Amino acid sequence: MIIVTSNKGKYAEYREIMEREGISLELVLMSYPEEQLDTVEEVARRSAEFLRNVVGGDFFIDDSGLFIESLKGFPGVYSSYVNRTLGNEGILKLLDGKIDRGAEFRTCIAYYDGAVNIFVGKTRGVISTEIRGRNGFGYDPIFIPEGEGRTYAEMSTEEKDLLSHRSKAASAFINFLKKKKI
Ligand code: ITT
Repeated sequence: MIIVTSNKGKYAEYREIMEREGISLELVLMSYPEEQLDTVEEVARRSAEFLRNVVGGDFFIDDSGLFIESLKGFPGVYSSYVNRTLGNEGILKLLDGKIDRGAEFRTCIAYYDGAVNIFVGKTRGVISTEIRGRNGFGYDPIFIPEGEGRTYAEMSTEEKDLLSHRSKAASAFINFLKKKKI
């Protein structure tokens, strides 16, 4: 199975989840233009439609975003740009003094196999008040999933996989692949 991404952290997580299910993963390391649409589903679908003429054969991509409630869903579909510009420090500054720190991480997988198939995973949580942990990537050091006291970055990859937005989307995707084989 081919994954197209510029993000090696994502690839590492998928490799762990999918190889456990006996699916070997090949990385096509490249970035592609992401249209600024309203939802991760629309962004993922449009990106897959663009990439089908670039990548030969079946592949999937992952479009993810962090939606912070008191910021009306920001950074959401702008998560990549905001991570590169404001970074985690910038997000914490935006939330300075805010009592409501609720947030949701969303992943949308778009799998192209002649048609685009969409799988979504969501995990609710809160934004921490400080940067914590060294594992993972991106917003991991500031996102505490529901029912946990630790940020994603304070967990091992296996622990993050047990509750992450990405692993939920990946489970739905893997179920689809299994059914397709039957
Ligand atoms: P692609 O090439 O796959 O698009 P990207 O890093 O641009 O890689 P996204 O647009 O999906 O990916 O991600 C938006 C931002 O959210 C980006 O800065 C990621 O680092 C971050 N992100 C995505 N998944 C994450 C996760 O599980 N934990 C922390 N940050 C994450």
